[in-house]
Amino acid sequence: MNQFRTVLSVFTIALLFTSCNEKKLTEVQVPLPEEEATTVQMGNPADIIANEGTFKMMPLPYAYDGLEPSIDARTMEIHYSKHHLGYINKLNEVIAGTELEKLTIEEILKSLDLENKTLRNNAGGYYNHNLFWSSMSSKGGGEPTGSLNTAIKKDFGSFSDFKNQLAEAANKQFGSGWAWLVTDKTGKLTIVGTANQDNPLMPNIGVTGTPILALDVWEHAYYLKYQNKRNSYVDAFFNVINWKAAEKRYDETVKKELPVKVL
Ligand code: MN3
Repeated sequence: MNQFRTVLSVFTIALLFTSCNEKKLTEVQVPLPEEEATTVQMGNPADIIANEGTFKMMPLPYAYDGLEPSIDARTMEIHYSKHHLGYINKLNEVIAGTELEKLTIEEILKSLDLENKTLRNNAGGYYNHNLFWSSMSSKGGGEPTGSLNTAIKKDFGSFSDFKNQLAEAANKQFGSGWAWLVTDKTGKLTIVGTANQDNPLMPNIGVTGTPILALDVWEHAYYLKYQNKRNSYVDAFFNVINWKAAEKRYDETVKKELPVKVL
């Protein structure tokens, strides 16, 4: 009898194992998560309006995902609708009711008292980001043409040398800041870096020139996609540079700054 029980127990255990295995096989057929659960809803840059004040949001010349894959849509959305909006609102707040309301942003920067930290950070933040948005295009990249191409070759030797110098300035900027391509009054180009939201128009910050291109190297400009790899972000920036806009700025600056010849 005992022998019979043992045989029955072994048979039951074996049956249990088999049914467990069968059950496991059916458990694998779990429905996949719906696709829309992973889709991030993007806002529209045109919906971002600054608070009442002198300065308005410059319309973004492309959609948030217009610079993909070089600059990701989520970074662009946060950068424009949160960081940039913050700078413009604080700038409007700090100049409200003062003489500064009558000035252009360039005039505010050129006459800036560096000790006025709120104005320095937010007027800089407003101007710098406007130039940064304008420095890029969904059809950007490649190399410049016309007068800017000629000037780059004259002042840096080649486009490749220029690229290396701008990348080096961007990568070596310690902490938050910017890398710039600037021109002087004669049309001579140089590359400079500034910390925080400073820029070359501000007096007595150690660099001078009129900005032609701006590259934001704050972590908020790249961290979501590139994490600590700032150099990969800097390389990607070259794929979206709006050279047509840069050349236009260069021509207008040099034309305006050079003395008019009287015949
Ligand atoms: Mn920024």
